Amino acid sequence: MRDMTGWTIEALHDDHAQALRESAVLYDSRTDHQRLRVFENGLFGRVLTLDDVVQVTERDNFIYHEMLTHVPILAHGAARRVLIVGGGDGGMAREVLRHASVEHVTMVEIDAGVVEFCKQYLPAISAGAFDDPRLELVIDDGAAFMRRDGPGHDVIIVDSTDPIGPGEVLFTDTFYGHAKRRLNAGGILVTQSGVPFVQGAELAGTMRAFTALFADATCYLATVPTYAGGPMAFGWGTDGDAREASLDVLATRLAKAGIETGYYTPEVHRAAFALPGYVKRLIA
Ligand code: AG3
Repeated sequence: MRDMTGWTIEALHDDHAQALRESAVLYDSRTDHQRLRVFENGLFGRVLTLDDVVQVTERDNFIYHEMLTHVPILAHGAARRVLIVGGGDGGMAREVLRHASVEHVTMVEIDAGVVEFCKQYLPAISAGAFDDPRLELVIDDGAAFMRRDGPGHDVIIVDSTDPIGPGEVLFTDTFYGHAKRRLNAGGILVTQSGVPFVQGAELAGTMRAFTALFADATCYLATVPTYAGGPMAFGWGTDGDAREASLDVLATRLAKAGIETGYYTPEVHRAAFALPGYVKRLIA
């Protein structure tokens, strides 16, 4: 058997794990909320783990961040106010702020430590987003923030960890209900809903809540190499008809936004909502 010293083993699931070689450990500490590590890997570049679960890597984060931002923003077509719950590494803010039409982004992150360490050790992830005057960073519990009244949002993006530890409250019916209340008319809620092949219950739970709350409740998929076990699911909930945005409309909006993407294309956008049988059954 291969010697696995110098590898990090992510054990998020009972019967399946992924291993990444650590060519250098840059940071290993505890914030007020969780264990935070940053290490270097030959294939993925710098890797951030929280409580030993991979959150973001330099090389593949574009897939996740583009799909949770450009899909709802371009489907909406006139999003001016966007709320990000979580997202402490700044990657989600980076992609949202590439839309010049977005006027204001509120980012509510529970862990100030994550923001500080990512600015220092993973600057390529936020790529200047924290300095954009349109970004308002709020250090607070996302669930508590959502319970309060406040201005509405056109798109709400839940960029959470998995439902263990501090992220757990972001997977409850109560939280989704409050999120819906904070959406403007035609607004869209999207969520990180885990890898359904290995975390089916997570998606099923979110979809049960979304179906009760929204006229259009479904999920869409993208494969992110370091979120192991198959494609990841993103929850989608809206009372509007943004899912019907055609290929032509999406292409026009993307061209108008003038954004260069590494994963997102209008074709991928539309196709991402095509669900295989095992996922359909989980969300039915
Ligand atoms: N947050 C989502 C991490 C989920 C990893 N879990 C998993 N493999 N099921 C990423 C934060 C990036 N901004």
